[in-house]
Amino acid sequence: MRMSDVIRQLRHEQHTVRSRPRLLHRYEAFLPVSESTPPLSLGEGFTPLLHARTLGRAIGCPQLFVKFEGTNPTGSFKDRGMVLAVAKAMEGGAKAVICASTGNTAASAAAYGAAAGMEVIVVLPAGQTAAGKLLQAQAAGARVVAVDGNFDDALRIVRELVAAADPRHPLTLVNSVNPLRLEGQKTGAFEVCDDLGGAPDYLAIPVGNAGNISAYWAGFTAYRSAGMVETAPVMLGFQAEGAAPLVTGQRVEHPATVATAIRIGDPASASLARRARDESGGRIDAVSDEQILDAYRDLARHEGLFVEPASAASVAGIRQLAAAGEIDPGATIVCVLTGHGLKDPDTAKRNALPPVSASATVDGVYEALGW
Ligand code: AN7
Repeated sequence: MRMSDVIRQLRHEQHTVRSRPRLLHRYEAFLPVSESTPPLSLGEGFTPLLHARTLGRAIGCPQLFVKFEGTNPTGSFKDRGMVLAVAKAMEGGAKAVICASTGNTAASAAAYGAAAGMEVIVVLPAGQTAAGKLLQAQAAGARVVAVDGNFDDALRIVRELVAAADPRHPLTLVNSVNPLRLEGQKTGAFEVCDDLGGAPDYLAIPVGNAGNISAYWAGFTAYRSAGMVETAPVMLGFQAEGAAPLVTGQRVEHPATVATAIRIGDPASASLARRARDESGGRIDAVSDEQILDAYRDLARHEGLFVEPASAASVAGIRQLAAAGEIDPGATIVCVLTGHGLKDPDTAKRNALPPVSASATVDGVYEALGW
């Protein structure tokens, strides 16, 4: 095409599609939004679905795709549900939102709350939040309270705070126990279907509080009911071995894993997640920290995808099932990569080669590189 034709085409597209659509607008038929819902957006959603050819071949699943949610405005999938929860809170006249969080919900609530002009309170387990997430909440001006306990304690406390709030200072809870969060997160499933031209055979996803696996299942079944797709995937959830209440069937008192985002002992959406598993004929398994870190490194080094450790649980889980011969090698698999690697610089640093020093000369750099 000639340059002038290219420019003419771009101009035409400017007039027809203008900028990219807003997530809540694009999927409004499937969401509880109306004319009176404020058009809040930070550019969430429309994340890339990528064919992970190298990793897929290595695992023995050539049709392995990943949905990289780290490209959302605050770097995690939480923005899909947060934009809806905060827009509806605005619509209802709320002035303050509150959440408990292992970090990503806090970062998202802080950003959307700031954009909505609201007071934001986040309650975190002290010393357990990845550095980037904490900084995001602080940067957006949220009031951050670090409690001497785990995520489950933080969630119990915010639920009690909301229930007991003084009517002069009402608080809107924006954890995933707020059903609007899961409604918004359904859009991830819609995008997967839109991009693939149908539902995948398997959907693999990390599981913490179990909201996202429940939301994806709700999204797939809603799309199927509407005739947008004919099938729904088998749902495969993966918890971290030291924090796997849905695998053992028992709450975990002191959840421990390198994947701090899913360090949860008593998932709020456990029963919805079990339903997603059972209705889809799927399973929820555990993966070790070592398996998570292997997948974390491989995603970055072989696919160029820098994700946070919890996200790699989905790929670690598929690798485990494929090695056990539990997955049809011809199946189309989508792994949800829930958050960006920059969220957790400390884990990244521990798993990366340090820079080598050199004098500020060509020879010095040659020598440092061992050439
Ligand atoms: C990167 O931010 O619970 O099973 O408070 O940050 O829906 O809980 C984060 C969870 C997966 C698990 N991957 O999702 C929080 C929080 C990442 C996450 C999960 C989380 P759910």
